[in-house]
Amino acid sequence: MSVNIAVVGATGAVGEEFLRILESRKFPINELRLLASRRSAGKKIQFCGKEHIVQELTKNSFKDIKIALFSAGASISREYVPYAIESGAVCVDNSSAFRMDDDVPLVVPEVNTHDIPKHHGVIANPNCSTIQLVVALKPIHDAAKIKRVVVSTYQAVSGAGLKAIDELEKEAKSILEGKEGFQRKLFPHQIAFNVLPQIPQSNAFLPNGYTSEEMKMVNETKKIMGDNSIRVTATTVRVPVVRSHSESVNIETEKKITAAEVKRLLSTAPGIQIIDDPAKQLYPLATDAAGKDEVFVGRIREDVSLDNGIDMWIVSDNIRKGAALNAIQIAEKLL
Ligand code: 25A
Ligand code: L14
Repeated sequence: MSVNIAVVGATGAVGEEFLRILESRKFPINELRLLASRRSAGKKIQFCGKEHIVQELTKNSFKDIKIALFSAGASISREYVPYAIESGAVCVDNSSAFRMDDDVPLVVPEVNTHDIPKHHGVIANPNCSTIQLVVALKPIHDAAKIKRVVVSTYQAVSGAGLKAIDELEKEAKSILEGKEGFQRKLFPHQIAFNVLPQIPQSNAFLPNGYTSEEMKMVNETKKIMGDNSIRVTATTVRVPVVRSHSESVNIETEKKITAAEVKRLLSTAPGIQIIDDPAKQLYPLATDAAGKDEVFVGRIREDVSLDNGIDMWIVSDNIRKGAALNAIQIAEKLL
């Protein structure tokens, strides 16, 4: 059965990826409606060999739409998701607007597909750094019960959208050409050849000293895993990488688990590929993960400072599994 699909934020970094993935996975689409701000209305986009014209998002945009994929930021979702639901659509929302609402499932298909049927018109797609983390944590939690997770991220600029990729490229070019006076519009400091311990780029810091991105990882991990007893702390960092987030992860478990057992568990877990061959200097890299679907895990070892501790390195494409692919996997389960 083919369905009518709307993509809200179709011209953004995530929106463009939605279209690539819908096409390559042959999602059964009857009508595809591309929605964005007035700035992009009229823009022509090719999909499955046919020209589609981007329309301005309005409250009347959702007539006859079955599934609406949202990725235009939290304020747009808060305003327009209710209209989509009213028109009878089910929304898969990439923004942070509804993720922690009690009656909204927050879903990573490898972990909690069982939460999907509980929806009331909207299913939230988690934060990108959280998605790749929980895909790797779940098999370990099932086997050895995770007590605590310490994670530091190395996040690509594409998480902040197309404008952020543009700023990194232009800033790097201007530095290499020895030009002065580059005007930043997005990042609070130089991002080219630098590392910024702040995500997002504005209004990041909360009264407890964490950033909102860090607290998303703390809270969303517990909700997706369905276990509030897991203690999580995070430091989220922007690095001058275009695509794919990397994470250094330390896990403390209740039961002892060896590095060999973790490798065996993760090697058969859904959505994961292990790249872990120190002798050949092989481990997951952002540049290799870009454009791929899997969560890549490597550098798996036992923590020398803990009785029951595991260290590992997790990399995945933030725009694919971290956003568009995960949302489309949810939509596939809805069908
Ligand atoms: O609030 P959140 O949840 O934290 O999310 C904040 C942002 O994070 C991205 C996404 O940016 C979002 O805006 N994001 C969300 N979830 C993500 C995830 N899981 C995620 N990133 C990674 N992983 P984005 O760049 O991917 O997408 C932005 C899209 O939203 C559309 N949009 C914006 N305002 C809208 C709207 N659509 C409808 N109505 C509105 N009022 C936006 O479309 C884009 O598709 P657009 O038309 O505004 O932009 C089209 C082109 O115009 C450029 N542009 C953007 N802003 C301006 C601009 N040009 C001039 N002036 C501007 N002020 C864009 O570069 C784009 O090429
Ligand atoms: O909550 O800027 O989904 O790298 C995704 C992109 C948060 C910010 C989310 C980034 C956003 C993140």
